[in-house]
Amino acid sequence: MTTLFEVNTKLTECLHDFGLECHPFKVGWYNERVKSGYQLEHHEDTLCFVVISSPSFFEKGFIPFVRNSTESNNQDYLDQAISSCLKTAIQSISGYDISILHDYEMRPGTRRPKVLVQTAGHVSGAVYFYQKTDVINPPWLTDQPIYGVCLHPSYIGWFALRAVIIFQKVLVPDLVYKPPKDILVDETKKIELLNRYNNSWQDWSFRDIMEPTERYSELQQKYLSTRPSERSHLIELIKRN
Ligand code: B12
Repeated sequence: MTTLFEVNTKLTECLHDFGLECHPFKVGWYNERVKSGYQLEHHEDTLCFVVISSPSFFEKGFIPFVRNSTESNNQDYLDQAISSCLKTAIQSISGYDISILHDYEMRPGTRRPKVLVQTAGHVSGAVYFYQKTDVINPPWLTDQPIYGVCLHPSYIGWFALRAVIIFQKVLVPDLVYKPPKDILVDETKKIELLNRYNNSWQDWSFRDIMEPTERYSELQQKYLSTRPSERSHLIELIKRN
């Protein structure tokens, strides 16, 4: 458990400076939930962390990254910023065999993501993953696809699940499962959340299904609602100010 404590403390401290959170879980908890095509091929007791960007990531991690970067390859600035912050955090803990799976990475030759970050978030206890199956009397047709969505106990919908960090050779058989908080105890709220997420996600109202402690800043909202191909003037603005 000392390894877990040390790694957890260092990662948490370092990521916090960038507005990122991390929460530990075991591969086995994740694999128990997902179908075989999504499973992680590691021992069931392998230590992993799910990484969440809080509303302040934009100001604490993203903007400094943009201001310090001299050139850009074609990759999204947000993805580059996350990757750079994670690399910095990992450098603070040496001697481990670590792999990072980003939310946008696909398994080669398939259209399946390397990791389902919502399930990872749920089994880590950090966020609750609301799915169609959480609703006892669903108003939807049985075969109607309804995408699930996670809520954070503080930021509600104002966050993103960015990555999973795997400590390939660290086994934590004694890690204690911490169930996520179901903050929507009312069935009608769960239905409303899933309807907002599936039918009107563009208006972002699913993020406000309850009152959050923090929301994205105006600039962050503007940046995210601008198409990636049209973000260059915002990047210039951020670099200049
Ligand atoms: C592909 C994808 C999409 C696709 C398809 C969505 C989907 N859910 O399938 C499309 C393009 C439609 C999409 C859209 C959006 N997306 Co999207 N998307 C993804 C992505 C990359 C992969 C999801 C995926 O392929 N799922 C495959 C299906 C099969 O997984 P699943 O439904 O979860 O099924 C598993 C679980 O049910 C699990 N399971 C079974 N039983 C149980 C029981 C329990 C208790 C648990 C925990 C699990 C579990 O097993 C199943 C697999 O075997 C994820 C990032 C990632 N890497 O996870 C983001 C992600 C889900 N998207 C996200 C968002 C925000 C959006 C959008 C709002 C757009 C945006 N980015 O702003 C819209 C909203 C949806 C809509 N109305 O269109 C966020 C959701 C954040 C959150 N709070 O939950 C994610 C996590 C990205 C992120 N970085 O945060 N998305």
